[in-house]
Amino acid sequence: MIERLQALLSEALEELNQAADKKDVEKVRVKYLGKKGPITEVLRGMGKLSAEERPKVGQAANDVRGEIQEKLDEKNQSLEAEELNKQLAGETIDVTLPGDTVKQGSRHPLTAVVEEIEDIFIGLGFSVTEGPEIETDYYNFEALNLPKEHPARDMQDSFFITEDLLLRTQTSPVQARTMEKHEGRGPVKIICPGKVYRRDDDDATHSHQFMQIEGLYVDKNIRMSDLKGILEAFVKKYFGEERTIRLRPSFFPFTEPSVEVDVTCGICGGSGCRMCKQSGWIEVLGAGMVHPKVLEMSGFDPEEYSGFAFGMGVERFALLKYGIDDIRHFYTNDMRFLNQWKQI
Ligand code: 2NL
Repeated sequence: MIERLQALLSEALEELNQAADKKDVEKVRVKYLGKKGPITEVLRGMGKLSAEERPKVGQAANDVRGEIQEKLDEKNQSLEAEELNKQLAGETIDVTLPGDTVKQGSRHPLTAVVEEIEDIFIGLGFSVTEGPEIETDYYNFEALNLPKEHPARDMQDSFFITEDLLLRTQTSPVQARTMEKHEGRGPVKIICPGKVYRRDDDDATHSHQFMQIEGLYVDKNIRMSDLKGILEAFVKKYFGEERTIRLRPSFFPFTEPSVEVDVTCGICGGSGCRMCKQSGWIEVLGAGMVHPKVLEMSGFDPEEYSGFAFGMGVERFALLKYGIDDIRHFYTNDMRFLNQWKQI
C-alpha cells in the first residue's frame, strides 16, 4: 500500500513537471487529489486493513497528499510569476525608437505683421487697444464726423446688420470709445489693430474683409510735426533705415488737415520703376490732425487738446515688405504659402 502511494507521488510530481499552465496543474490536482482519485481510494479502503497497518498507511497517504498539494501550489506560483514576467517583457517601452513627429504650426503671416507693427509702436510709447467688430452707427460714423447724409457712408460700402448696427468699416470707433473713456483728459496714445469690413469685390488688391491698424495721439500741443516724426520713425523701423516718407495733402472727414503718406520705393530706391509707376514713391498710409468736431464729440476740448491720427491696411504693408503679389493668399490657407512664414 505504502509503495503504491510512493509510486503515485512520483507519478504526480512527474506530471506536474510537464504542466505548461494552470489548467494542466488543475488536471493533475483533480486526477490525484480529487474525490475519485487514487489517494482518496486508498483512504477509503483503510477499513480493510489491520489495526497495525492502518495508522501507517493513513500517515503515508496524508503525507503524500500534503506533498502533492504543496508541489501544486509551488507550481502555480511559479507559473504566475512566469506569466507576469512575460507580460512585463511585452510592455517594455523602447525609448530608443523614433517618436511621432508633432508638426509645428506658426503664426498666420498677417498676425506676424500685426505683431511686428505693434512692437514698433509700443517702442514709440503707444498702447494696443482692441474693440468690437460689430459697431453702432454712432461710433462707426457719427462720432467720426460722418453725419447721416455723408456720401462716404453709402450703404453700398458697409455691411449693415440692423438699421443701427454694422460690421465696422475702420477701427476708428475703438479710438472714439477710448477717447470717451478718458473723459477729456489726455494723453491718449494708442494703436488699434483689427478686422474691418467693406462692401467690395475681391481681387488681387481688394478684399471685403481686411486687417487695419489705426493710431491716435491726443494731448496738449500735438502738432503735424509730431505726426510726421512718428510715422517716419515707424516706416524706417518697418521697411528699413534707408527709406523715407513724404506727406501729400488729402481729405478725410475725421481729420483736418489730412494727408496721404508715401514711402520711397523699395525696388528702385526712388528713381522710378514699374513697382512705383515711375514716381519713386508708394502710398502706404492716410493720416491727419484729428478734426476738432471729432475731439469735441468724444469729450475733449479742441481749444485745449489736439491730436493726430493715422490708418493703414496691414495686408498692403505685408505685400510690400515680403513681395506677395495677391492679397487673397492671406485668406485661402494654402499650406504652401503659410509654411513660408515660420521664420518671421
Ligand atoms: C485711411 C486712413 C485714417 C484716421 C484713419 C482717425 C481716427 C479718429 C479720429 C481721426 Cl478717432 N482719425 N483715423 C485718420 C486718418 C486716416 O485712415 O485711408 N482711411 C480711410
